[in-house]
Amino acid sequence: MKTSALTSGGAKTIVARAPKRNDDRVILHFDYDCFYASVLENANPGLKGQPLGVKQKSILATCNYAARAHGVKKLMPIAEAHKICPGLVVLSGEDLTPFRDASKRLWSFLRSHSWSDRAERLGLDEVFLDVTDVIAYNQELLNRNALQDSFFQLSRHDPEKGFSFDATQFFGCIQPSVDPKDLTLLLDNPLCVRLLLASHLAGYLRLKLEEDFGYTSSGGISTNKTLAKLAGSVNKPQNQTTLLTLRDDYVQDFMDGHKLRQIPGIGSRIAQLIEDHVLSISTTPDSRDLEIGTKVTVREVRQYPSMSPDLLERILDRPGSERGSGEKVWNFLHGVDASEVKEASDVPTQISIEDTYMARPLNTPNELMRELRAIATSLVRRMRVDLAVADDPDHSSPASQQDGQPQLRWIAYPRTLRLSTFIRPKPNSTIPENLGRRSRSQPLPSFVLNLKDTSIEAVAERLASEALLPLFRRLHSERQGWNLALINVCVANMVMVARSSETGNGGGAGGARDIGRMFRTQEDKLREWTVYDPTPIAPVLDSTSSSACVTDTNDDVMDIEEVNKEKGVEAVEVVEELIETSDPVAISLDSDADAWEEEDEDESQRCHLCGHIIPIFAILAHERFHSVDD
Ligand code: DCP
Ligand code: MG
Ligand code: MG
Repeated sequence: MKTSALTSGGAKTIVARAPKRNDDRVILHFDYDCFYASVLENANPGLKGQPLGVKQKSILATCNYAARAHGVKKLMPIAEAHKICPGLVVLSGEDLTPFRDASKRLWSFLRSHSWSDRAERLGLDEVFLDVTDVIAYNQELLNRNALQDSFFQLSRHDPEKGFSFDATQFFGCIQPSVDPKDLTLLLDNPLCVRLLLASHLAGYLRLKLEEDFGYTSSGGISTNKTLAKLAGSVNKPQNQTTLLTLRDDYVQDFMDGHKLRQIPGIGSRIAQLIEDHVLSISTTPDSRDLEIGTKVTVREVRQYPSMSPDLLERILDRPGSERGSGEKVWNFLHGVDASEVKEASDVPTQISIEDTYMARPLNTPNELMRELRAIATSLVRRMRVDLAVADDPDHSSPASQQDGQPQLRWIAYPRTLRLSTFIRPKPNSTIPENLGRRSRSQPLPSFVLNLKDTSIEAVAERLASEALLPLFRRLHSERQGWNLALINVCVANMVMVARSSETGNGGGAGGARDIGRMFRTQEDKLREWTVYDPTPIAPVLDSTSSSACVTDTNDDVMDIEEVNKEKGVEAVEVVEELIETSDPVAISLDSDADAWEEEDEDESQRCHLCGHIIPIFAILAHERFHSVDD
């Protein structure tokens, strides 16, 4: 680490140097305004203009801006919202299907504007786009003598595809606000020109989202993901902000004005440890006063005596914590973020189905099997929709049909099956709360991938009885009376399947057979149960991420991971990400795996992702927000 000595008041202080930012990329960030409410408004245009709330259990997942004008807020209990705004229309948001569908449509549209196909969704309502090459191309085309009548080309091949714009000014807001006189000078700066062009592209795309799809959005434009996302929050709703990274002090002033917890890459646990250190409070549960913690700004952390990547590393050094966290946080504090916008893919990284039984926990083997079957059926159905395609898209060949249905072939398949449960502790229970949440994984049985001659129901039945029930038995030795409040079944560790034309190994249906063979070999090799590191849902850096594991006394492995979603009566898909394969990782002992340690006595608990105190009835809905990564 580079340091320099500064003298202040006679005392020499070692100050770590700021890391260097790379401004070569151009990144756009979009966040749709009051997303769930907009989806429902678009489906029921008569609702437009009326205050609208979207209900999940007894809270509002979100509300539109007409409702916000009355003081209604996101995550407000419905009873309270009705008191503030008696005319509030409340619609159910339990079924995520319409939100997921809208999210995919909007993402597909935005994706088509990144030539490098780098378009990454974050949750259902945010998208990052890397438009570096589009902007570079248009920078070359700019005619300095006719800036006001510029044309932005959206295609390299079709010079007429694009839009007109005035290149003497930015579209939307800029940060910091620069005197227009200075701006003219700044336009000699190629970086400034790139950002200006990007502001027009973002403005055009936001307009299309609104006109063609009916969604207003907020936009952020900058040179990395962290800066673009933070810039997008400056002017909400229905506006956009370009963060000018032209000078280091512009960036630093912008970052310094944020609370530590507002920085997207810094999870609540890391924020807590740093806040406690900066405020010189010991990290005990009592000291975890959010009100104190949330006051700590980036500036205060940065200017704390002797603050450096090394000091941050020491502050964050906990069992199970990630090496190099200190440097990553140090970078975030300075607006430095080298993380790439992920390449777009139509294949999810994992598919997860779950159901909760908070009101009526499951206690008998019959109840358990009924639910395992239902969840397995949803899972197998979802897998066939999301991971398989018609082998013969024209359905022309009789051999490619089964009962009139086209024969499917896998385009990707998961290697891992994971079962997670949450046991609701009985009143006065002495069992530690964090042992209520458990997971176990195993290789996905090969029969699940058999697409020929097997109905979804038949596969689901085998999956439930031959895989999920045994997994459950390994988690819970009692034969009944578990007080089971949640079951989550997830398939992950996706492997892309090369098309038969690419491998030259015969017909597509044979591809499925090949997978089956591959799996049988794999299962032989992987006889031991294995715990896989679940892919993080959002790019959050945290010392106790969802991969936290502990080993129990029987040497079996329990993954105390984020069982973090709620759904309605029906089992629903809850997690689905863009593809990214991950390999089994070593199991680590993590004494800090206390994700749910604060399960309430006072009917509220802290969200382990963002730190907010949430009423117990709402925590799962709230956590689902963090985890729904479609
Ligand atoms: N959501 C949820 N639970 C939460 C937070 C959000 O289910 N705790 C859902 C509802 C939101 C969507 O996710 O519509 C996107 O979250 P945002 O925080 O972006 O909120 P909105 O898009 O609703 O509002 P904004 O205009 O502030 O972006
Ligand atoms: Mg959002
Ligand atoms: Mg939003």
